[in-house]
Amino acid sequence: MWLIMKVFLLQILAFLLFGGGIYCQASTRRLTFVVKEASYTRLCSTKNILTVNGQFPGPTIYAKKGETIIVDVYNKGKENITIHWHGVSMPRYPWTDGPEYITQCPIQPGSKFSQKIILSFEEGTLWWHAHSDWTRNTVHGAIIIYPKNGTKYPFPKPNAEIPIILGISVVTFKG
Ligand SMILES: *[C@@H]1O[C@H](CO)[C@@H](O)[C@H](O)[C@H]1NC(C)=O
Ligand SMILES: *[C@@H]1O[C@H](CO)[C@@H](O)[C@H](O)[C@H]1NC(C)=O
Ligand SMILES: [Cu+2]
Repeated sequence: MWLIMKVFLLQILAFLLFGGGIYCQASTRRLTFVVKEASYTRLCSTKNILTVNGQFPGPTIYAKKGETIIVDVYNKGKENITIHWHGVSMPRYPWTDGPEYITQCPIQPGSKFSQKIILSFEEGTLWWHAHSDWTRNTVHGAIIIYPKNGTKYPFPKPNAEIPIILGISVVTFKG
Protein backbone atom coordinates (compact mmCIF):
# COMPACT_ATOMS: atom_id res chain seq x y z
CA MET A 1 0.00 0.00 0.00
CA TRP A 2 2.76 2.40 1.04
CA LEU A 3 4.66 1.59 -2.12
CA ILE A 4 1.59 2.28 -4.27
CA MET A 5 1.11 5.59 -2.53
CA LYS A 6 4.75 6.50 -3.05
CA VAL A 7 4.49 5.74 -6.76
CA PHE A 8 1.30 7.78 -6.93
CA LEU A 9 2.92 10.74 -5.19
CA LEU A 10 5.90 10.51 -7.53
CA GLN A 11 3.51 10.53 -10.47
CA ILE A 12 1.85 13.71 -9.18
CA LEU A 13 5.26 15.28 -8.68
CA ALA A 14 6.36 14.28 -12.18
CA PHE A 15 3.15 15.73 -13.62
CA LEU A 16 3.67 19.00 -11.77
CA LEU A 17 7.30 19.24 -12.83
CA PHE A 18 7.03 18.13 -16.46
CA GLY A 19 3.55 17.00 -17.45
CA GLY A 20 1.74 20.31 -17.15
CA GLY A 21 4.42 21.96 -19.23
CA ILE A 22 4.30 19.55 -22.12
CA TYR A 23 0.66 20.25 -22.92
CA CYS A 24 0.88 24.02 -22.95
CA GLN A 25 4.27 24.27 -24.65
CA ALA A 26 4.04 25.78 -28.13
CA SER A 27 5.67 23.72 -30.85
CA THR A 28 9.14 24.61 -32.12
CA ARG A 29 10.34 24.00 -35.64
CA ARG A 30 13.72 24.51 -37.29
CA LEU A 31 14.34 25.96 -40.72
CA THR A 32 17.61 26.43 -42.57
CA PHE A 33 18.56 29.66 -44.34
CA VAL A 34 21.75 29.41 -46.35
CA VAL A 35 22.80 32.92 -47.36
CA LYS A 36 24.76 32.63 -50.61
CA GLU A 37 25.23 34.22 -53.99
CA ALA A 38 23.25 32.89 -56.93
CA SER A 39 22.90 34.04 -60.52
CA TYR A 40 19.69 35.84 -61.35
CA THR A 41 18.36 37.00 -64.71
CA ARG A 42 16.00 39.91 -65.18
CA LEU A 43 15.38 41.96 -68.32
CA CYS A 44 17.98 39.96 -70.23
CA SER A 45 20.76 40.73 -67.81
CA THR A 46 22.28 38.11 -65.53
CA LYS A 47 24.22 38.86 -62.41
CA ASN A 48 25.12 37.36 -59.07
CA ILE A 49 22.92 38.44 -56.20
CA LEU A 50 22.86 37.51 -52.53
CA THR A 51 20.02 35.08 -51.77
CA VAL A 52 18.64 32.76 -49.13
CA ASN A 53 18.80 29.14 -50.32
CA GLY A 54 19.42 30.39 -53.86
CA GLN A 55 15.89 31.85 -54.06
CA PHE A 56 14.80 35.38 -54.95
CA PRO A 57 12.57 36.48 -53.33
CA GLY A 58 13.62 34.29 -50.42
CA PRO A 59 11.63 31.36 -49.02
CA THR A 60 8.21 32.05 -47.49
CA ILE A 61 7.95 31.03 -43.85
CA TYR A 62 4.57 29.44 -43.12
CA ALA A 63 3.67 29.34 -39.44
CA LYS A 64 0.80 29.25 -36.99
CA LYS A 65 0.01 31.86 -34.41
CA GLY A 66 1.92 31.20 -31.19
CA GLU A 67 4.58 29.06 -32.84
CA THR A 68 8.30 29.39 -32.17
CA ILE A 69 10.60 28.83 -35.11
CA ILE A 70 14.35 28.55 -35.02
CA VAL A 71 16.07 29.59 -38.23
CA ASP A 72 19.63 28.31 -38.56
CA VAL A 73 21.33 30.98 -40.66
CA TYR A 74 24.52 29.88 -42.43
CA ASN A 75 26.40 32.78 -43.96
CA LYS A 76 28.09 31.50 -47.09
CA GLY A 77 28.25 34.95 -48.66
CA LYS A 78 30.97 37.57 -48.50
CA GLU A 79 29.15 40.14 -46.36
CA ASN A 80 28.19 40.38 -42.72
CA ILE A 81 24.49 39.71 -42.38
CA THR A 82 21.58 39.51 -39.94
CA ILE A 83 17.96 38.61 -40.62
CA HIS A 84 15.18 40.73 -39.16
CA TRP A 85 11.64 39.45 -38.57
CA HIS A 86 9.74 42.54 -39.61
CA GLY A 87 6.59 43.15 -37.57
CA VAL A 88 7.17 40.31 -35.12
CA SER A 89 7.12 41.86 -31.67
CA MET A 90 9.39 39.24 -30.00
CA PRO A 91 8.16 40.00 -26.46
CA ARG A 92 10.96 39.80 -23.86
CA TYR A 93 13.20 38.19 -26.47
CA PRO A 94 14.70 40.79 -28.81
CA TRP A 95 18.05 38.99 -28.93
CA THR A 96 17.64 37.35 -32.33
CA ASP A 97 15.38 39.93 -33.96
CA GLY A 98 18.09 41.04 -36.34
CA PRO A 99 19.07 44.70 -36.21
CA GLU A 100 22.82 44.59 -36.63
CA TYR A 101 24.77 46.00 -33.66
CA ILE A 102 21.50 46.81 -31.84
CA THR A 103 20.28 43.42 -30.65
CA GLN A 104 22.91 41.16 -32.17
CA CYS A 105 26.31 41.11 -33.84
CA PRO A 106 26.31 40.39 -37.57
CA ILE A 107 26.71 36.82 -38.72
CA GLN A 108 30.10 36.88 -40.35
CA PRO A 109 30.98 35.08 -43.60
CA GLY A 110 31.63 31.40 -42.90
CA SER A 111 29.69 31.36 -39.63
CA LYS A 112 26.29 30.22 -38.44
CA PHE A 113 23.82 31.71 -35.99
CA SER A 114 20.43 30.40 -34.91
CA GLN A 115 17.75 33.07 -34.84
CA LYS A 116 14.65 32.29 -32.82
CA ILE A 117 11.34 33.80 -34.02
CA ILE A 118 8.75 33.92 -31.26
CA LEU A 119 5.30 34.44 -32.72
CA SER A 120 2.84 35.59 -30.08
CA PHE A 121 -0.20 37.64 -31.14
CA GLU A 122 0.81 38.07 -34.81
CA GLU A 123 -1.54 36.67 -37.45
CA GLY A 124 -1.57 37.35 -41.21
CA THR A 125 1.31 38.30 -43.49
CA LEU A 126 4.56 39.89 -42.38
CA TRP A 127 7.99 39.70 -43.92
CA TRP A 128 11.63 39.09 -43.08
CA HIS A 129 14.63 40.90 -44.50
CA ALA A 130 18.35 41.21 -44.02
CA HIS A 131 19.25 44.01 -41.65
CA SER A 132 22.76 44.98 -42.61
CA ASP A 133 23.64 47.56 -45.26
CA TRP A 134 22.49 46.83 -48.81
CA THR A 135 22.05 43.06 -48.27
CA ARG A 136 18.33 43.65 -47.64
CA ASN A 137 17.89 44.56 -51.33
CA THR A 138 17.75 40.91 -52.34
CA VAL A 139 17.58 39.03 -49.04
CA HIS A 140 13.91 39.15 -48.05
CA GLY A 141 10.74 37.09 -48.10
CA ALA A 142 7.27 36.67 -46.59
CA ILE A 143 6.14 35.26 -43.25
CA ILE A 144 2.58 33.93 -43.41
CA ILE A 145 1.04 33.28 -40.01
CA TYR A 146 -2.15 31.24 -39.98
CA PRO A 147 -4.59 31.23 -37.07
CA LYS A 148 -4.12 28.55 -34.42
CA ASN A 149 -5.78 25.18 -34.94
CA GLY A 150 -9.49 25.50 -34.24
CA THR A 151 -9.61 29.27 -34.81
CA LYS A 152 -10.09 31.37 -37.95
CA TYR A 153 -9.11 34.70 -39.48
CA PRO A 154 -11.71 37.36 -38.67
CA PHE A 155 -13.00 37.26 -42.27
CA PRO A 156 -14.37 34.56 -44.60
CA LYS A 157 -11.89 31.96 -45.82
CA PRO A 158 -10.24 33.35 -49.00
CA ASN A 159 -10.55 31.37 -52.24
CA ALA A 160 -6.86 31.76 -52.91
CA GLU A 161 -3.78 33.28 -51.34
CA ILE A 162 -1.07 34.94 -53.43
CA PRO A 163 1.86 36.53 -51.60
CA ILE A 164 3.01 39.73 -53.31
CA ILE A 165 6.52 40.80 -52.38
CA LEU A 166 7.55 44.33 -53.23
CA GLY A 167 11.32 44.43 -53.49
CA ILE A 168 13.46 47.19 -52.04
CA SER A 169 15.90 48.83 -54.38
CA VAL A 170 17.11 51.80 -52.38
CA VAL A 171 20.49 51.31 -50.81
CA THR A 172 19.95 53.87 -48.08
CA PHE A 173 16.69 52.40 -46.78
CA LYS A 174 16.79 51.72 -43.03
CA GLY A 175 13.76 49.83 -41.78
C1 LIG B 1 31.70 42.36 -39.82
O1 LIG B 1 31.43 42.12 -38.46
C2 LIG B 1 32.60 42.15 -37.63
C3 LIG B 1 32.15 41.79 -36.22
O2 LIG B 1 31.15 42.65 -35.76
C4 LIG B 1 33.26 43.51 -37.72
O3 LIG B 1 34.45 43.51 -36.95
C5 LIG B 1 33.59 43.83 -39.16
O4 LIG B 1 34.11 45.14 -39.27
C6 LIG B 1 32.35 43.72 -40.02
N1 LIG B 1 32.69 43.90 -41.43
C7 LIG B 1 32.13 44.84 -42.18
C8 LIG B 1 32.57 44.89 -43.61
O5 LIG B 1 31.29 45.62 -41.75
C1 LIG C 1 -2.91 21.39 -36.13
O1 LIG C 1 -3.53 20.77 -37.24
C2 LIG C 1 -2.64 20.14 -38.14
C3 LIG C 1 -3.43 19.68 -39.37
O2 LIG C 1 -4.63 19.08 -39.01
C4 LIG C 1 -1.92 19.00 -37.41
O3 LIG C 1 -1.00 18.37 -38.28
C5 LIG C 1 -1.17 19.58 -36.21
O4 LIG C 1 -0.57 18.55 -35.48
C6 LIG C 1 -2.12 20.36 -35.31
N1 LIG C 1 -1.33 21.03 -34.29
C7 LIG C 1 -1.69 21.06 -33.01
C8 LIG C 1 -0.77 21.82 -32.09
O5 LIG C 1 -2.69 20.51 -32.59
CU1 LIG D 1 11.99 45.79 -41.39
